[in-house]
Amino acid sequence: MKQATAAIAKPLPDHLFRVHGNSAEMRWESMAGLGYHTPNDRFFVRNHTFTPLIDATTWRLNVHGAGVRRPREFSYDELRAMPSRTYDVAIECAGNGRRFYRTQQHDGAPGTQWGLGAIGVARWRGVPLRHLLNEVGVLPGAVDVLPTGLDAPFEDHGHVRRPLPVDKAMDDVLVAYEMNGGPLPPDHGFPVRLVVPGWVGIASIKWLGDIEISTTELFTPWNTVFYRDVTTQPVKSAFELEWNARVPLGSPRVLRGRSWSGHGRIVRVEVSLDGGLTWRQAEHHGQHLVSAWLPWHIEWAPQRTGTRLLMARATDETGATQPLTIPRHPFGYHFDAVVQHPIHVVNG
Ligand SMILES: Nc1nc2c(c(=O)[nH]1)N[C@H]1C(S)=C(S)[C@@H](COP(=O)(O)O)O[C@H]1N2
Ligand SMILES: [Mo]
Repeated sequence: MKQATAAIAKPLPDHLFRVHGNSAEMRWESMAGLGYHTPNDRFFVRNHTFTPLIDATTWRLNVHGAGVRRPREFSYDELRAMPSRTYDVAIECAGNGRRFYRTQQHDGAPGTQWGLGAIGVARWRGVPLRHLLNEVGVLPGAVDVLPTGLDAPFEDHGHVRRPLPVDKAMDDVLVAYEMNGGPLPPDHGFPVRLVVPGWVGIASIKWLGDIEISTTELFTPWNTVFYRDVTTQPVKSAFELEWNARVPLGSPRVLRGRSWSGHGRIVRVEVSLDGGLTWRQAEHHGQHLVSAWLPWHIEWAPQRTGTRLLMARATDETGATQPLTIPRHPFGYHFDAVVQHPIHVVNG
């Protein structure tokens, strides 16, 4: 394994990304006018350490543990020869929106000060984890499945790893080797990563090297300290608009955005263009997949110059709606309150 010279291997131009240490968030205005998926060149990157450069010809995935009958290794070619599935799925960091605890609620939390750009939707192709587990023969007493990354150990906590219950592992988890039609890029887990629909981003372990199946409950720093008690992603919304965008007075325009939820489909999106005094229902049509997002739009002809707060509030099929404020979270996870997006209406 080699290391990329920078923490992130792909280019991080300023119009696509805001860099936070070893990680980088997508600028939402870079999704404007694009299709359903987030192109690889602007998909956010969350690295605990550095993107490793792995040689797929010598790489092996070791699947073992007390919970399996026939432990074995899989090569890249063996995985690619197995029956594959393709899923359109969002990956979102649990800390997405952390910055708004501080800027909107004046009660900040430590950690990466993400805006709303720590999410992306890609078309992932790979082998259902269920198939791999069936190959090795999961024993009736199996409890947890522990995927481990091959990136450098994080501080003194060892390799990045977080257990999944066997039930989720056998349900809809993908061992992915393609992203948006090509091989996984190095930053997103080449040669192989997990994709865990609806769950916090940390579940989707990149640079997979090892999967242990246990007969007891497993504990790692990633389910006892970091990302403790966070599993499914809540409801959120974002405008495909620059922060502090300048919008010309009078001319009708279409405001676009996207909403998503780890619990299921979005059923309603309301937008306020006056800081929450009045709300209008946004329109949506076209693709909306469970475990991904709903693109929506609303027409607007701004009538007064000045600063305005745009707000979007979505509701999912379980009835979960974005509140206006949420209680403090010590680690700043799951900021699902309505985000106040400032714009400036100017003489055109
Ligand atoms: N091996 C490994 N897997 C990892 C991480 C990591 O640092 N190392 N980061 C996790 C976190 S916190 C998130 S949010 C997602 C981000 O995936 P992305 O970088 O492809 O957007 O990967 C997860 N998988
Ligand atoms: Mo994350």
